[in-house]
Amino acid sequence: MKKVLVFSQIDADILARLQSQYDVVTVHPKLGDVNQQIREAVRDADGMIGAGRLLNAENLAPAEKLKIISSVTVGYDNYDVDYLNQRQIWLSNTPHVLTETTADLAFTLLMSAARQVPHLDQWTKQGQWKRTVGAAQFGVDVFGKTLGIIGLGNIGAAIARRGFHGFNMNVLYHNRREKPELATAFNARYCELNTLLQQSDFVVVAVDLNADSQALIAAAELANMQKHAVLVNISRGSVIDEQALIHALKEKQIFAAGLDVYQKEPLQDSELFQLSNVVTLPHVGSATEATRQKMSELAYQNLEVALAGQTPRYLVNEKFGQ
Ligand code: 8YV
Repeated sequence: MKKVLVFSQIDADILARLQSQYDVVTVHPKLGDVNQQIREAVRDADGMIGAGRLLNAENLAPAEKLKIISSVTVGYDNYDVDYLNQRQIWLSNTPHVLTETTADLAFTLLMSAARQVPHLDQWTKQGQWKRTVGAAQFGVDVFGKTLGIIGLGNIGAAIARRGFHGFNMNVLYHNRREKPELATAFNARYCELNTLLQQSDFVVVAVDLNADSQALIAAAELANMQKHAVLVNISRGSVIDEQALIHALKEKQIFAAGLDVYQKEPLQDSELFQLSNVVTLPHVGSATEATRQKMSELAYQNLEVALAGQTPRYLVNEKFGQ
């Protein structure tokens, strides 16, 4: 029987299916150091499945016959792909099924930050609504404004579609390569990063985290944004220099931010908690029941196909062994 190492909490039905087919080992923080548990269990594992854990030479070195790591995510910045290539270990992910859900959340953050929704909710519940609201409770308009999207992949395009069709927005984008096919669909205009930052009322970060996008938005970039602008991040925390953002929000260099991701997750004891002009969510971009089920199903299929000796559908790394 093949052995599967489950390296995070996964969907209960998928776990049950795995247990009926394979020898399944799960790791758990309650049992001590998780990396140590991975190092021990990975030695004779054929496959791994899970999310949210850094996997690299440090914990994978003991693997003797590992064929695949099936990630229940679309992003794969948690994995050392060069090392996996070198070891000829496949890495699969779960694209497409989370695109619309994540784009919905980007817009949720955009609207919430634009109109101070969480802050005003608290303010109202605390009984601070004693007279007609004034400038401190005002927000900024969304309809017809300029939306700048950094990273026009599947999710970036789904955000652009919402902005263009739903809110009559003027769409700008910055991307590694220009995408003329989208330029037509959403009337989107390609811009250099600084032009996008200078001209956008709303900036949404939807780029993958890689060496090029690490700290892409730092103090200089934030200083290029408009005073009434809103910054939204649904990609990875490290794309933004968090300290620089905290400074910009404190100094009201920009109007507000809506964040789903952080340099260090889970976010604890952050200065962001003291600021009323930031909306903080706990990395829930793809977190609807239906979408998480689809992601789990896809990850299960990727794993099963690989363990049956075929190439999984959504492979991140090289197609070695074919
Ligand atoms: C994951 C994500 O679902 O897929 C990704 O890349 O960022 C999230 O949507 C989440 O990290 C799963 O644990």
